[in-house]
Amino acid sequence: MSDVWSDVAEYSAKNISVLKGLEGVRKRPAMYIGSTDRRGLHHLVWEIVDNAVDEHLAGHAQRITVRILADGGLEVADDGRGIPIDMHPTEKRPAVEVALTTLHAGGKFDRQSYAVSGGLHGVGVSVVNALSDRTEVEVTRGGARHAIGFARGRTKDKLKKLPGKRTGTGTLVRFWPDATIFETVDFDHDTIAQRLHETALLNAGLSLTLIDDRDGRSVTYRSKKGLVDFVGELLGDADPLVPIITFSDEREIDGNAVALDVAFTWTEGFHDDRLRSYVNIVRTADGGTHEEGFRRSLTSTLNRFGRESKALGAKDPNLTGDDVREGLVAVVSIKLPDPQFEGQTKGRLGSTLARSYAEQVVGEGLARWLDANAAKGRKVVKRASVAAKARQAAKAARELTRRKGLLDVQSAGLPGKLADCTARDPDTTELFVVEGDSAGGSSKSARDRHTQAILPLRGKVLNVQRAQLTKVLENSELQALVKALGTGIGEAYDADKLRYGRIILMADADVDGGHITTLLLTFFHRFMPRLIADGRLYLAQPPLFQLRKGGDVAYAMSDAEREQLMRTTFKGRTNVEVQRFKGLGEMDAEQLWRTTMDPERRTLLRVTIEDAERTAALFDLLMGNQTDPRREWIVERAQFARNVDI
Ligand code: 28G
Repeated sequence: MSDVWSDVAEYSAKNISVLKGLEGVRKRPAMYIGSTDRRGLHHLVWEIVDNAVDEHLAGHAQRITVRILADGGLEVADDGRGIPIDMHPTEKRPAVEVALTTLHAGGKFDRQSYAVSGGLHGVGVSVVNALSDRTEVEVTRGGARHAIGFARGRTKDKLKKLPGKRTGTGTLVRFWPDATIFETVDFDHDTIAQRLHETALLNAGLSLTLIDDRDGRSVTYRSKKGLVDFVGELLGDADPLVPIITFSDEREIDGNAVALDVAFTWTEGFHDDRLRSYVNIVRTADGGTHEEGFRRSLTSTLNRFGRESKALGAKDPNLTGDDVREGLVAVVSIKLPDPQFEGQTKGRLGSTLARSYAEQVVGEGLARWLDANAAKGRKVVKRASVAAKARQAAKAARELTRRKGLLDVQSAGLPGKLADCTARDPDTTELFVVEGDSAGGSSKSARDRHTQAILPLRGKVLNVQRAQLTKVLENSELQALVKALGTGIGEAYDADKLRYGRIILMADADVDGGHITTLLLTFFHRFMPRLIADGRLYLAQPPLFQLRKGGDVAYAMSDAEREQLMRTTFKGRTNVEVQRFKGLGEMDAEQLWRTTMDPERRTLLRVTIEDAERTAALFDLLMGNQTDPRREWIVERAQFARNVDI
């Protein structure tokens, strides 16, 4: 290394060591406690409480008391061994003073095994000291009480033995946060109470008391059954599907002392999962490897059991992680040295050891439980199976929404097969929705291209017998229709965007034509009811017969009408030429114009909501398994006619 570079290295090292002093903490508090807001203020409390919990985890403290003082201070006391007060061999100061004035490299190096050191805490009591106007520590051990005082991180009152004898041991830390550093120095009772409650549930047997001198409130949390009680509280009023399952493990992996505690059950009471996870008693709000291992083993173990016990049918697909999670209520608490945290808020555990460890312990534990509780196990598998089916249905519904979304899009272009009219004013324009290509051709020649647009729909594509309506939406013909109308569908329907004043369905007067009309009416009813309610949907009435004798031509819509014409217009005449139209395609442009499209001469039937409702119900019948109702439709069709218009 060149001299220049070694100088730089030396300079940086000095800089860092200076910044590592408590002055650095006061200069950049957010680096140590995350922020200087309410959250940061409470980090000070967690730091001290966590130290007391560590002493509990070490097997010593049984009671922790937090007292919010009336003068803005906060006090934490435990009945552990008491912070050592003997002289530090190299520092020549009592150990307790060294602990309060020396910035630790993050807590994790000077804490053995799996002491609390998650996320942003574990920075050490010295950080609290640095950010407090005043800090007082009392240590009870060796039959006496000892006190030491600090101000903004500097020792003010040297350690002294207080007069009088004391039995027992313990530590008390009292601090007054620095109001020049924090945006607020107002401790929140509920925030602290909640945290103590959670800590009690994670540490069976540990008693945590909160006393609020500001209003005299006090509360004590203590849980006998720990995680089982925790799961019980997460369940609330919901009933567990099976009694809460719990296991604990402690072992050494590659020289690391690790421990895992889990408790879980399922409920019908809610559909999400309620999984809480912790690393060294610190909540991992964003989960991480321990949760992954837990979930993975639940899924694989339940699938294996489901197959072996036949609780899963041969045709059922494997349960997915999501299926198994539904209604899951669980607490996973892992302890491991030097945990690695990830994510923006450091709320996710990244240590890979935690994944395989949790997977193994939960896999073995659950398999044992299933062996001994087969009937209950089947219940769990069945519940996940039902979840799987519901999920499949929900997926289909989502797909529908997605398709609807697709149709909602105000697509830039109009469909290619639309023969649009030149006028743009919806008061004067109409769209003929025409079945079949040949009818499309004749109607295009017949129309008044200024006001009449033609959209031919290919019958073959619309032949969706028994298809679900959701499938119908995938149909490119209907997508073209939606585009041509311009309104969007469903909730997104915008009446102001309708591009035509009238929408006229023009289909053959036969079974297939009827079928297509039924489909279209059902489509409009389901996805554009407003268009019907606004009176914009019509059925064209093409004739069934043409009667001609010499220069006289007349059209009939039905047999009855034809007979009537024979008794009136063509009375007494012989050899009247009667042509029966099998479909619109058989009519030439002139005939189509005169009979069906010319606003001066045609008859249109306006579709009412009631018509459409009836048709939609009929559609369901048609799309069902029976085939004959298709014929019934023809009978029904007569009833489409309501208000005869123009
Ligand atoms: C009341 C508020 C917060 C604490 C203890 C107890 C010991 C301790 C704390 O030792 C230094 C480093 C590793 C041993 C340990 C006492 C062993 C023997 C302790 C607390 C020395 C820290 N006797 N209780 N620190 N260790 N409570 N409560 O902070 O080698 S901190």
